[in-house]
Amino acid sequence: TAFSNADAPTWPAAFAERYRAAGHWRGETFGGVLSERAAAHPDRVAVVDPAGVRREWTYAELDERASRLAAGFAARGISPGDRVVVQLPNVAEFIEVVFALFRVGALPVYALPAHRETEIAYFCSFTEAVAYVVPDRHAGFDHLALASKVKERTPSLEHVFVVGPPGEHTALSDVPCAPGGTGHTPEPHDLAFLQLSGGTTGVPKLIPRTHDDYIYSLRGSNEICGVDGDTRFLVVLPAAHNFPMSSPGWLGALYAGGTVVLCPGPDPATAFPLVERERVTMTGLVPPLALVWTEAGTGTEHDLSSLDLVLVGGAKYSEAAARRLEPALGCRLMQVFGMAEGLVNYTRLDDDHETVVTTQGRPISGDDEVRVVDDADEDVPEGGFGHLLTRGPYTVRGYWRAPEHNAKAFTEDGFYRTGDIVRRTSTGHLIVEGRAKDQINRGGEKVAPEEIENIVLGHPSVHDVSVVGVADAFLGERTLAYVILREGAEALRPAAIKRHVRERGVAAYKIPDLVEFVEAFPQTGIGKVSKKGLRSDAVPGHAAPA
Ligand code: J2J
Repeated sequence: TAFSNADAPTWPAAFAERYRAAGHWRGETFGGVLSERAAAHPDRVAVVDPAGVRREWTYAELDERASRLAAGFAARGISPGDRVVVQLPNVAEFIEVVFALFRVGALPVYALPAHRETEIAYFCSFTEAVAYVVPDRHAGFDHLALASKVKERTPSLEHVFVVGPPGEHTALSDVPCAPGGTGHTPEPHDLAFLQLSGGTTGVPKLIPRTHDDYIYSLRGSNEICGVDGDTRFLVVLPAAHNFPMSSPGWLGALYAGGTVVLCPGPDPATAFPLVERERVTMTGLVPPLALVWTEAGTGTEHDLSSLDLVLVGGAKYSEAAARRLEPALGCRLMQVFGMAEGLVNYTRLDDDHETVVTTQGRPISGDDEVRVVDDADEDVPEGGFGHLLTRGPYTVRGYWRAPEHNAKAFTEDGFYRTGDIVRRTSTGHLIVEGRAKDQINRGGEKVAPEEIENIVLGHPSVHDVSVVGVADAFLGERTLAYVILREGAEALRPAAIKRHVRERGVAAYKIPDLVEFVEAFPQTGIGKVSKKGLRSDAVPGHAAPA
């Protein structure tokens, strides 16, 4: 059955055959993998959730829970191909829920805990989601109230499942029932879930990943990172992000029969005691967090000696910072440059130290096709800068239900236009030099300027706005909104613009860090706002006027 694949372009048959023949796509599914692991080593610990009263689930328990929940979802009418928006923090139920959905053949849509009404309502309505899974509260935010609002706005949404006291909704703990099967077995080439793109447009695009392609990326990542049954992987970043999910991430650790330890917060005060107590061996961090961990690691009272490997990626990691991590944390460093659309590059455990601190790694697979091209899509000479295009066994061929955008974001022969400017070394390692896409990388969190501009434009005093990134020593970049007020409008404070964005209900990391009121934007020859011009105005250390 390919019913669930009809909403997005997939690999042409010749490529699919090639990837199968090469042994990349092995016909596994997530549900099947969990059953196999549970049969092979039922008593090994799969998941540790240390928040509050420490819980641990063995592989047999996780398998049993996922089966019962899958049966419960099916009994409530959740069907193969249905979309379910999952917005959970780093709790064990996150893993239980997604494996249950994998077994049903329903597609988790991975929202982030930081998302608010604007994003969630969009995900639910665009995907015609039938269910939405939330915590009751998280980080001081009332998710029950948000769920009620979203449910009212979204005709397709039949269920809200809550981890915790459910209010007017349904407790997740009331859903499971005797595992009578779901009456359906997903195929390896079916879609498994929809991952969020970093986005360059007014609304985030959804990335359709299949069991076959994603599991291949896990297997490749595990091999490169040395993940095995003894690995204890700490999920520090939000579990829904592609990086902590798959590079090698919690799914990689489970694929290998290792243990996933869920970290309730990313700060060293939370994470270091857990590393010590749970004997964590591996984790993944974005560069600003890696900086914080490096600072805190020097002279820490906590025993971090179990920590063997720290992956850093999601945004450019400076060479100077990279040089300091290993001595401070007493572990090895691996840089990772990946994307939810597919391609993931890692430095290798046997790379020399200079390569590890100065490059962002090389692709997982020999079948990852990487091109570095100029503005006319012509290959640049070896070692030159250019746009990174890629195609391969785990890089999607298009976004979900986005044919017009796909025509721009992919070449005719199926290469994904990453929007990244890279240089390739003689060893095939990539160095990320910059970006051509209209996206701001705020310490690994991606912000699409257009999305924020649309919201700021909704302010009655605003005539026009342009959101750009400005250099920031800690985050790499922060966001700055240049605002032109309507003629005759009363002067505003920057805080008024920020409040307007916050009140529209978006993730806090998208609220402009800086707001500056200007008379006009720099213009290009064709009269369109020049983001480049604005960026070059925005010098390092630039501060917004009071
Ligand atoms: C510079 N830019 C980087 C790096 C990502 C593993 C790791 C990261 C992601 C991720 C991921 C970078 N140096 N080391 O999914 O599996 C920027 C690039 C890229 C975009 C993708 C994974 N690592 N980037 O960050 O989908 O611009 O995935 O195109 O969130 O992040 O963002 P995202």
